[in-house]
Amino acid sequence: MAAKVPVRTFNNGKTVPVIGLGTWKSAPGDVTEAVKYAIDIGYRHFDCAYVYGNEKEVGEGIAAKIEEGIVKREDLFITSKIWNTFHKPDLVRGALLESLKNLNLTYLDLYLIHWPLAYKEGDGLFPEDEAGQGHLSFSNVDFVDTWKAMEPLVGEGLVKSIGVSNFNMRQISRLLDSAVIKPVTNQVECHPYLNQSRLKDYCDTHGILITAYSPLGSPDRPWARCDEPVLLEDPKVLAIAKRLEKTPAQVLIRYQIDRGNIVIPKSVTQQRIASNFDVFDFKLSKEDMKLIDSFDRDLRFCGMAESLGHRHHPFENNTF
Ligand code: NAP
Ligand code: SBI
Repeated sequence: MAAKVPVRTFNNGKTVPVIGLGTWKSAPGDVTEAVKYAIDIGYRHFDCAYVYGNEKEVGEGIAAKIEEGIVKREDLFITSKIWNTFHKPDLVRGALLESLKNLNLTYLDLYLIHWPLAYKEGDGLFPEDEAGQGHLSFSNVDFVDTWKAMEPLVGEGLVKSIGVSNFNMRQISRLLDSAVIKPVTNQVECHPYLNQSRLKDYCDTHGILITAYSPLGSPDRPWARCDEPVLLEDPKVLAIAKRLEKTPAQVLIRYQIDRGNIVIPKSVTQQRIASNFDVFDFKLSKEDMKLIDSFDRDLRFCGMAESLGHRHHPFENNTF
């Protein structure tokens, strides 16, 4: 039997496994097997989103392992996210039902607002404006109103918890001013080159856990340039890994767990899925944590540059 994965507790008392499998860019033809293998070796947490276009295939992997009797639904923690084109309050419930249908589930453990910024409703996932120059068409919907439409989904039993993603401190503060239900997590890019220490302190103060996305530096992001640093090849990370006899990915994953963050590395490669999960037999020392903290260089791999100019863009004007 697979060992039990440690959990953290949200501000609503529910628990979340500290490590989950990311699924962005996981090809539909690969992800079912990846999910099945991950469940076999002990993963219980899966990070999904409508925009990834593979929820159906993730759901097939989950269904296969429930059918086989390896896990029960209640043993799993499944997250999805509402995409930017569904922020209008009267679209929110339908967007969730669509993800539930794709995933073949009756409830989600966590539903997140994927980004604080809304796009024009109804014209595909990345709608272009009239000029047709490839510029995105924005919507004026305020994320505070989207949140108001998310809250009743908890009472209905369709989602156990709700949270946000890619929110800066100012945006969280605005949400908290009117929220009846507090977000349980803010899922943000987080790794040694962008360690989010200020945002983390702010979230800690408000009982909101950080979920660290792109913890390995997202080397397969479609816009990667060869002149950008590769976190998994950083000589300072490699040196720590060598000294501890761990892989660089294990060091980067453990860095998040030892800071109290949830972490969701993506892989469709069996050997990596396994080694990324094999991080519970060591802990980074205070000295190594401080050393890795010092690698911060304010380098963001998922900056959402195509949405710059949006009034709710989270990373403009040096906001954290
Ligand atoms: P990541 O997890 O940092 O990196 C994934 C890449 O690293 C893949 O190319 C993977 O390759 C490779 N990899 C995995 N384990 C490895 C290992 N042990 N050694 C070497 N290479 C390894 O990047 P990410 O996908 O951007 O982030 C993780 C997850 O966070 C996403 O999948 C998604 O679920 C979530 N996310 C959320 C947001 C958001 O806006 N909320 C944004 C970005 C990401 P293979 O798959 O080929 O093995
Ligand atoms: C997509 F499916 C398409 C683009 C894109 O850019 C930003 C990063 C992101 C996202 O919004 N969430 C992710 O996991 N990746 C993404 C996803």
